Amino acid sequence: GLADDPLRPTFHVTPPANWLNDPNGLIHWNGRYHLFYQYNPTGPFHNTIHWGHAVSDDLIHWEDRPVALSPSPDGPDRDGCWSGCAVDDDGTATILYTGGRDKKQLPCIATAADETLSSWVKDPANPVIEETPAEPEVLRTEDWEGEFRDHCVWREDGVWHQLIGAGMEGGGGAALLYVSENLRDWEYRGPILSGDRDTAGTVWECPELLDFGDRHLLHVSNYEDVVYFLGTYDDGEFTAERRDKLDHGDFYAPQSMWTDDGRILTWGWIPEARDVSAQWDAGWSGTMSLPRELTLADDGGLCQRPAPELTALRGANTHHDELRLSSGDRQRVDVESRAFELRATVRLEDAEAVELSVLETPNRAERTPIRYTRDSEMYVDRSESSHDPEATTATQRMRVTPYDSPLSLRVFVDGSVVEVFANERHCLTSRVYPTSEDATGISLAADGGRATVASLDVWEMQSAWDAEREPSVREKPST
Ligand code: DQQ
Repeated sequence: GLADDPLRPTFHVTPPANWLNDPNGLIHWNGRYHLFYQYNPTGPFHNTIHWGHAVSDDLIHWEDRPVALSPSPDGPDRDGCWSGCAVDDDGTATILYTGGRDKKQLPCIATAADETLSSWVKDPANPVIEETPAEPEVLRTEDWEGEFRDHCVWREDGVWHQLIGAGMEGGGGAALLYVSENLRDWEYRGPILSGDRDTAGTVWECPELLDFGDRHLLHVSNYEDVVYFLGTYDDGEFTAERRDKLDHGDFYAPQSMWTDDGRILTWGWIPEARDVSAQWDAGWSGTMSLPRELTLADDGGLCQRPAPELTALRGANTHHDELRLSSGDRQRVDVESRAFELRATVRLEDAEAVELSVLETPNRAERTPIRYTRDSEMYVDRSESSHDPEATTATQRMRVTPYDSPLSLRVFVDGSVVEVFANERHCLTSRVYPTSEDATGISLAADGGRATVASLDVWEMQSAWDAEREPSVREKPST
């Protein structure tokens, strides 16, 4: 069953069974945190998307709730209730999402029917925007009359503002701004930023604008990566000063929530990196990332740390004050679990690189090395991660700054998820699918010289789910 699947994460948010993609409608409401997500209740594939629902009191222990939003057979969301956000409209929890019908993507609105946000009343006026804007002209494809979807809504100077993601005919992706007095009548203002398709993709999905005071961050998902722009936003215009990827691995369509104490926490969808038949056999697909806290550093760069709340899931600990690695020798750290957090500080001394290998079998036949080099590159090498011939073998990489100081590393391993945080700035999320039951080991080695791992800790992580989970119905697709 799903509960015994060693590849299924236990301290990440997963669907009770079947398919999950983007996080949606993140909101703290009536004392509880709500995380909705793109969900197909009938199988582990993307089709006829509903909104699944999980709630939490502390952001780390989660409870499944029934499906919150479903396509209406006669509605503008007949083919799917796609991504959107939640806002507090003067005491009424309200969601904006994209309905799909025929070849159209149609912005819709719904209000909560009760304080637990378990069911929603769709507005009879849906869709609230009927036509895509004429200028710039929205990209048409064979499948879509206009690439025009996903919603980020905020209140500014007493007026509702909304970004919708789009692609432009003959151009790249764009984040289109609309304004409204009442969340229902929207006036189009134009793109706050648009990209060049060679460097930033043809369509921007799930745009989100985050306010850090004197600076703003805009991130967009361009089919491949989550690209963020840091800069200033003023009066409908975003001026980008820096640009990077929010994550250098398997991470997509993130959305953020403000906590009561004014922090920004961001979750993203971690898709599978194995083929559809393996997903079908597993009975589930997709997991949510851990929540990350986003802040700006003094030098204006973006910091990303695992939400501090996560430390409450830590269980049994293994601690080493200092591990000295000489070239060629390999040290092992025993862990019994495939759900753990590892925290380490790494000094290269005169080594060329340090390798931390996780999900490793005793004979090392399966292993996932994370390599950090003198050139400040980090690699997740998946060439030996799995004996499964269908599993991906692609290496993932990122640059890790600052260059001269020791590397601070936090790695979260959960079944088939490896989430790496380097120097509290750079993230790389990876999917790996070891087949051996004993692929639980950790080993460390230095290359071409000596290195020191100071203060290594490994904590087994407890499950995010208290109760036994009820998988929902599943039918085989009829194709
Ligand atoms: N996923 C949703 C869309 C969005 C895409 C559909 C991003 O609303 O553009 O499930 O993953």
